[in-house]
Amino acid sequence: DRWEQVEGFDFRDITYHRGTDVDAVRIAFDRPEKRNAFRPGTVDELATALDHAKRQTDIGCVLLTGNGPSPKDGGWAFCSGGDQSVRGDSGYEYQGEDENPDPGEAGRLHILEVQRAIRFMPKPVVAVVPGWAVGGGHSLHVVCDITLASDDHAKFLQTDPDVASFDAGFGSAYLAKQVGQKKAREVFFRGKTYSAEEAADMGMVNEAVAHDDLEDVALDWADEMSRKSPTAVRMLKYAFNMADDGMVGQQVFAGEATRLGYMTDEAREGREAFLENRDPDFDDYPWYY
Ligand code: 1HA
Repeated sequence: DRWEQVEGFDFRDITYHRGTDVDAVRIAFDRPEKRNAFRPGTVDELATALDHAKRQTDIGCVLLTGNGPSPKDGGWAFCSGGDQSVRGDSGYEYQGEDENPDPGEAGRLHILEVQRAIRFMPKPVVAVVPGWAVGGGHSLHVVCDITLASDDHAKFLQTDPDVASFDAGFGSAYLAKQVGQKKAREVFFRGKTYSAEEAADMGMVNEAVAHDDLEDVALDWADEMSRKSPTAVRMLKYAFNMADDGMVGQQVFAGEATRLGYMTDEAREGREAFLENRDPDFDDYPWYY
């Protein structure tokens, strides 16, 4: 009752809701019988929902989670990464209806584009982890701004090197920024399973929450965040990102700085002078110090 479905989408592998009393959206993997593994279509749906969420100017927070429990065995999952049953020899098999699929599209899992959509999302993205976060699903929680996890069912596990996959970007190198080099290397090289509490002690989970309270706590946090100044939160998120994101991080931050500049009278004078075919007069605008 605190969520209503977002109209206009016909998703197969995810669900997409917006809050009725909180300015947040909830995007959830919806393959609980597969521990919410993603196939190419899942990832494309996720990208569509994230892009829509980005454009909602009244939405201040995105919750990313996994529906459950599994009807098969009652197990909970956030996401277990790439669906190994549709993995081909050079990537992931085409899952669409087209008999002659675009060869440029076939076999690709655009999960790294989804990671970038989360990273560049101009509002906080919260991973709400009710169960397993594994492989590429673990990397997704790592790239989110905040992680809340079920104290009862959440489990964190990196299987990438077991299935000969490797997230050599945010999933590993950025994890090391969160938990330190030794711990991050342990996560990947040992493939040990960590509880929500262990993950919180390590610094990759913000809080371990009783399972039954997880969604309510996530909504409370989303409510707090979405009541803040949108500009301040956006500038802060991109400031946090910038040091690790190189020139792209600077570019994203700079885009927001330019937007702020454009909103000033000083910028208006520059535009008006050009349009009126005269020299700009910036005398009213001091060299602030
Ligand atoms: O890292 C990347 C990438 C990096 C860079 C660029 C692209 C990337 C793309 C993908 C990935 C990856 O995600 S690689 C890592 C892929 N994931 C895994 O290796 C995890 C495989 N799953 C498990 O280790 C376990 O299933 C589990 C720890 C998540 C849960 O164990 P549990 O609770 O004992 O349940 P289990 O019985 O194993 O699973 C329940 C059902 O879900 C099983 O199906 P069933 O026998 O009932 O028919 C199981 O096969 C299915 N399932 C679980 N995970 C996956 C899966 N089916 C397909 N793919 C899965 N990932």
